[in-house]
Amino acid sequence: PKTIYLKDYRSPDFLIDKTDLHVVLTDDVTCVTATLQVRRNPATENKQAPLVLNGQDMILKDVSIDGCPVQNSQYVLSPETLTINEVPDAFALKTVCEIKPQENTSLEGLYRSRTMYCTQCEAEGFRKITYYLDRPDVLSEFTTTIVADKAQFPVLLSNGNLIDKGELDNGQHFASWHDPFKKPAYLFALVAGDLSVIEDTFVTCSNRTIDLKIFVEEKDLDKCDHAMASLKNAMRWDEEVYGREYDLDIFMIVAVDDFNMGAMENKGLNIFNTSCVLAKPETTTDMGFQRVEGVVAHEYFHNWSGNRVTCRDWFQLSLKEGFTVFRDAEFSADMGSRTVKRVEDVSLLRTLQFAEDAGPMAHPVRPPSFIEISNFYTLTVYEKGAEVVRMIHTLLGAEKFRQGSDLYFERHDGEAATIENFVAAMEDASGRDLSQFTRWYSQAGTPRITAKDSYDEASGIYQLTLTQSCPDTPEATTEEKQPFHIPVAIGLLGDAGNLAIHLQGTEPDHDTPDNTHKVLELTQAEQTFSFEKLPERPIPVLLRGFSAPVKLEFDYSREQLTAIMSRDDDGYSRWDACQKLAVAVIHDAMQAYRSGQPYIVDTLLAEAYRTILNDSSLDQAMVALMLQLPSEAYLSEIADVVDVEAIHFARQDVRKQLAVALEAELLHTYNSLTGKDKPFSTSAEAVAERSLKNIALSYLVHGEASSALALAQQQLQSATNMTDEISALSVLVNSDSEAAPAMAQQALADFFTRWQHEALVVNQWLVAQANCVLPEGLERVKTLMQHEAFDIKNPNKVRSLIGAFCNNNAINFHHADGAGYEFLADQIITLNELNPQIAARQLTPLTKWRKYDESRQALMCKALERILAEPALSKDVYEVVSKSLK
Ligand code: BAL
Ligand code: ZN
Repeated sequence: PKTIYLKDYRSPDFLIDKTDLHVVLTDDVTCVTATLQVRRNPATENKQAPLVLNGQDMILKDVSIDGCPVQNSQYVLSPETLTINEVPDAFALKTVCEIKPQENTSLEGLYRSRTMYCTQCEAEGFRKITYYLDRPDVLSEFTTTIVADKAQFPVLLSNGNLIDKGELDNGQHFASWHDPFKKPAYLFALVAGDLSVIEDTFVTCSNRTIDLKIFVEEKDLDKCDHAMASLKNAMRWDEEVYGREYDLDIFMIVAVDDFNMGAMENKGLNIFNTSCVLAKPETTTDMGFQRVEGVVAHEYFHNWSGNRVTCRDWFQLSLKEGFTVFRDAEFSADMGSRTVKRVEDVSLLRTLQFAEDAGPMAHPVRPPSFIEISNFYTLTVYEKGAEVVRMIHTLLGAEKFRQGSDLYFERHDGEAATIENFVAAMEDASGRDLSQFTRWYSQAGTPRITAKDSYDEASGIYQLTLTQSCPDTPEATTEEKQPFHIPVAIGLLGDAGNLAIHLQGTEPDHDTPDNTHKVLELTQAEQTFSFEKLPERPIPVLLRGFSAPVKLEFDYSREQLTAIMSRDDDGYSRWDACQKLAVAVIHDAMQAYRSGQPYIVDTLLAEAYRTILNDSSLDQAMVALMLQLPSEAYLSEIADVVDVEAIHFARQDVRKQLAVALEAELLHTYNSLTGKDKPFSTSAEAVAERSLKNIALSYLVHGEASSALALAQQQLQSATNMTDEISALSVLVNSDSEAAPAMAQQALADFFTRWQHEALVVNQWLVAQANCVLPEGLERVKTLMQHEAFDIKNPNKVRSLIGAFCNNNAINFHHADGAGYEFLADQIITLNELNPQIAARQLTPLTKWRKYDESRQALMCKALERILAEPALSKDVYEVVSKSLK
């Protein structure tokens, strides 16, 4: 397969001003007639260039130019292109193609999901619908007519406004849609199905009334309210925070069961994975509700950051994704708890994105090359990309950042832009030079910062020296990398609280009225910052709010960490200090485990937890966050060599000891939050209460408190929402108490009987079992793959069973016999044929083989090599496997 390079980008030789599609859906073949108004791009250098259209998996039935048939001899068909050598400078090209959406299991292009037809065109799916210039810098005005059987497919949708509809012979009907906004083909969408709808309206800031419609299967009509409320909140927020008003008169969302991504921002017709749009308390966890709110907002925000201003080429993917993730994160922070949202995002980044940065698929936020672009819808492009935008926000301040975004939208509305365009708008609006900053877009890897400090009591001067470096990544060595421009937000903590910061050579920072917060700008390999007027030696609180996606090392004592935990003003930093303390304790336990010694948990951690549990003035969300020990995945990420058993058993041991030591407090907390007869709410407070209650329950069950299993069973039976229900089920399933297995088996059977007709709940049931850390995990997963609830063609099921097991259940997946690796290789080989995107995605755990001991390394590589030897590997899987083995 061919590698495509950013440096080879050339503007298109042709443009398509108008695209007229006529799509006739039948049970057998679907016929797509495309009429394209094509002209040579005045900007192209090659005035004689042939017309080369992308297309695959289609049968071309007819081609004509300006009404005259093009003979076979005048064009060349390859498996991926249609080339017409001699064409006029401007012409109408008509093609007729046949496709079979019902056989399309890749879920790219036009395909069937259960009873409906739908599309997914980003990044390069449109070329499976018709021959086209399938690249984001070709923007066209689309008109789409859909013809289908009226009884089977009463609802026919596409982008833009409905301009015509009517009845045809033989029970057929049609609908025509026109989208007045020019767009690239990846934003095209088409839906045909027997769908029900909930409707609402939104009045924009300029008093226009927008029709809002969410289309779902009839059985799901009771699960749309949260998405609709989230959409309206997002529309208002984008007006207020970014000055962005919606443009069409109608905004539609359609929910589909079989979907590779979470959702897709097609112009005016977003298509959603059911898991990211449907929600009601009985079936959906709090995390699920938050995901719906976040994804609905994310797709809506793309209407400006992605659609009105799109990407010039796929290397610029983070231009729309990083920016839009930053926008949706800020929206969610405003809708719920800002600290909780930040901690969740940072946890994800530090655990999974940092692991990506340290692995064979590491790439800069703007990758310089790819084989298959689908492989680059990554945590680096999305989440690290969002952190890069957040850093610009930090460096410029909210006001200048807003001026920068206004300028960006104004300059590039209707265009396909680049990351340089975005940065230039930010620079021009703020007067700041971001040239060094742009290294964040071109250098891969997670920068390391080492901090050292000193204090001179006589002068009251405190000095902080920061040193930065960035490890080797596939495209560059550490020596080749240039220093990053890093905003390092700090506080200085004294005995009685945060101290005023006087950085020598600068004006006081007016962001905080008491001057206790400062953003240092680290631009050199090493830099010393001097602070004056300090009455005592401060504890540095570094990287407040996680102001940059880096690993920062400072040699804190455990007492200093507990001081930050209890006294710093920044919620994120309090949580982070708590995590550091817990990591230190688990590391002690791991050492003891390896040497076969018993370990007694450091009382500092137990007492810190006791204080937190006893302090009724604390924000419950904060308490819940702090009580969560670092995950096994995070402990693995920060390890040089992952010791699977030591991480798992030491962490379990620490949890158990904490549970025993704090039984009284945990029980009190649990009881105080249980049985309250309050109506269900998704407010930040209600979510925090449920979260704290369920953490308390999981500790109690893990610590084998005498009443704990009964409490879990009682909660399972009386739960009125899925957060409580699935939490109780999960703790039962994972309990190694003697009485637990029988209870868990019964509970799982009852749960399935109750929820078997709710696919999204059944998926949670699969996850609960896939994540079970008790022995024989692989056998349980293999058995579940034969269950009627599993279907390998459905990506949500694959993620819930195979994905959850291989990514979250290390003690079973990484069993020393290597059976987990062989199992995953088998699944990848099956998925490679059905759905290459999903296959490549599921490979991630195997790509990390270098982090494991020699024996596991050999077994993981053997599994990768077996995949590589498969004769018909997709580009997707080939790219990930071959780069992993390099
Ligand atoms: N553009 C693909 C789905 C998303 O990031 O919104
Ligand atoms: Zn997106």
